[in-house]
Amino acid sequence: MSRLSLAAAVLAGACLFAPPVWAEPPANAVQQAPQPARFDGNKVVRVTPRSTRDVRTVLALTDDIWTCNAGVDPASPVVSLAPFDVRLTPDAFDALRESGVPFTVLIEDVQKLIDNERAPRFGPRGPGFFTDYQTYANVSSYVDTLVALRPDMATRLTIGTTAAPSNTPIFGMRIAAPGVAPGSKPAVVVYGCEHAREWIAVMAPMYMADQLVRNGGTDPNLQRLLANFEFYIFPISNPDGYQYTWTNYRLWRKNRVTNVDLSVGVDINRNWGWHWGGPGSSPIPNSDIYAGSAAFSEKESQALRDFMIAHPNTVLAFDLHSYSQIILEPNAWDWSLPPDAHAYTQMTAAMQSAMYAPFSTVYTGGETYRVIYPAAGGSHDWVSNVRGALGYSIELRDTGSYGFILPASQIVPASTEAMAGVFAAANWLIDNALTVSFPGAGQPQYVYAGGGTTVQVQVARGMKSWGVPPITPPTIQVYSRIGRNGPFTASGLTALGSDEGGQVYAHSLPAGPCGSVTQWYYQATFADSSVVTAPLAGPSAPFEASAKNAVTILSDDFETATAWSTGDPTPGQADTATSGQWTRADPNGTLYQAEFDCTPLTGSNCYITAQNARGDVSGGNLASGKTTLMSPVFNAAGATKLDASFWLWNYASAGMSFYVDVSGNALAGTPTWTRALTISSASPINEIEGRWNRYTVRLSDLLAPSSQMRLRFVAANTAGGYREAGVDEVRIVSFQCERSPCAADYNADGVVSTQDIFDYLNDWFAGLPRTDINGGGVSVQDIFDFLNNWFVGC
Ligand code: 0X9
Ligand code: ZN
Repeated sequence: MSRLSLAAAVLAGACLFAPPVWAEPPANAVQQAPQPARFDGNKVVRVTPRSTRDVRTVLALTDDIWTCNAGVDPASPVVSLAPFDVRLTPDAFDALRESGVPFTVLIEDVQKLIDNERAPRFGPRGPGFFTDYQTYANVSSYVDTLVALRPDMATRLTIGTTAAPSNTPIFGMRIAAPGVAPGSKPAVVVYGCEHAREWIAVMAPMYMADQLVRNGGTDPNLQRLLANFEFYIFPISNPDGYQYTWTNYRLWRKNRVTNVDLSVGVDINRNWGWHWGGPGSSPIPNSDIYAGSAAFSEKESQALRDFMIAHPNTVLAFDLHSYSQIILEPNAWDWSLPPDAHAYTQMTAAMQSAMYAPFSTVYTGGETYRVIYPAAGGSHDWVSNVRGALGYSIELRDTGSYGFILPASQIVPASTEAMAGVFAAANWLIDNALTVSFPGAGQPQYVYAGGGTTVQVQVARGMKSWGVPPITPPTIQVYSRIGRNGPFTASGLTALGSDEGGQVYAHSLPAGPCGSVTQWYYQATFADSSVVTAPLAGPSAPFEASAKNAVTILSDDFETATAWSTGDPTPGQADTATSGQWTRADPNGTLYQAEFDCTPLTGSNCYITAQNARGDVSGGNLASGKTTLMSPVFNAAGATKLDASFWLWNYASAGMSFYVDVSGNALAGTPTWTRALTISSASPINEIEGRWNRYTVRLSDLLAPSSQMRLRFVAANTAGGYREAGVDEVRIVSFQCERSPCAADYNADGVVSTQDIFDYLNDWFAGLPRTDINGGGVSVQDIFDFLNNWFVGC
């Protein structure tokens, strides 16, 4: 047992104990339907502990922790002071009030919610399956209904049973376009209800199945998905636990096996075989996060494991849970990132937008270990690290008003969001069959005129899993050219080494004279001779940057001490923050703060606010007031096109601000400052919250570049709550010959020549849209107009 799980166990945190015996229905000899346990007057509260003592006080009052993070701190053996949710009996609630531990009530009466859970709330309930939660038997027969509806698309599957004596089938379905042979396309696997009480996680996968079967033949979006994937949907991974929540105990979490100590149940989502038994799981059978007697000791996790092993075409897997509205990426066992972490970041952003779109519901996102809590032995770590597929857990609605007892009226909206997220991820994978990202300086916005640009890039598997069994990793090349016409030239990538996000490669890019463009794309050839490109369309829609004379005026990765300083010397604008000021550090991850900086390979440092112990959100928070990070004064006199670019980390609860200012008279007694960028707090879709994002600002559009320029990065907290900001990889660059290719230079190679006429005519005969230079479609008139431009020249 790790120090962490020891700490958790000793402190009785983390969903430690199963519901007590008194809450079980009376063992009644008379044959009658069991009466489910009642929770009259029980409340669910969100506790904000001030101290370890507060955590202990609360955990002594309850056995039912709803957010599983109570007292579990990634900075083991410290006890986390992050807020957590618990259910309390009326007596325990009175005791909590007397204790003085700060809390807010989320649910006034759990039993009332249970009584109302299945009541129609907005008008009469229709006849449909999705207007109410459904029993195991109903879900099972609805699978048959869908199969009967489209036997050419849907097939019923049983992937195992629960342990004796119940031997309950774990069923699901395969959905694919008619005629698509199993295994002939990449597979998306969706499974729900590892945790019995999370009922919405049963309905959401069924909703996806329903939509795919009913509309997959007609809806173009679904047609696209079915043209690219086969879907496997398992709505009830933990059938015995699920049935128990209907008959006996609504708030049951685990499966229903009898443990050695006669307690009941293993947490299926702690039983998977990647760092099994590690942080955030318990060796105590009675715990709600009991990992089981061995990795994959349980038939439920075995069934899904064996299914995925038998389906090595699995590229994407979604494990649905509730509640909290979080898209959870691996890893859950440790701070380390999973293979291809940068692909997750991009995919999660696509999911967040898609899940926000229907009802403006915000889903946050990030690595499980950092954004919620350690949870070793969870399924997505195994999917990602062992199978080499992309594996997610999604915590569905809500954020605590109803918790696990989400009213039936929310089944359709919550399922609509879940489906939007899963389908967005699948679509993203189609569009990013090979995924690239650009660490350090970010995606090239320019190349040095005349050549000599070096690019750092990370490349991730996409539709072609590199997992187990291993598909031999591909040979990757970069194809580049000067201009928009003519052949691309292949060249190799040099592996620079690995950083926490995976392998980093370098390559050079050629460039023509100022005003020309350079285009490039990456191509991977796998051992089976298949080829994927990034961007997806390869040569027909490559990356592009324009050639400029670029002079770097200031560049800092903050790896070593620099001329940057903290505290604002501007008269009357002194910093007011009392804690959490900017520091140059290797950041310690929390829900609010990055664990890793932005400098690839050996890089580890950046500037951040409120460096705390890892995982500790309470100590050293930017409590109130503002803190300022000042660049050195730099000389950009004579520059006409001046850009500043940087990675910024932002996490804000409401009422806070983070902005970047620029001054052109930094050495004056009272410098004047112009706002260059405002990072809005609580952005609606939360894609930028809790992530590094690269920004570029054209400073010369804001003021005339001078010999005494300076930047300041200001993070301010005026409303309490959490504010974490970060800055890394700052570049200030002056461009001396920036211009767009002119119309006569059709092929954008920087010179007007007869080659432009040939290239134009070639493209015109090929009907390329870009030969439509006067709008309104490609016609003969375009040729005349182009020739006119050409004779005028540049
Ligand atoms: O603790 C869990 O298993 C999940 N939260 S829940 O409230 N639904 O119990 C989070 C699971 C994170 N995912 C993995 N560890 N794979
Ligand atoms: Zn769960």
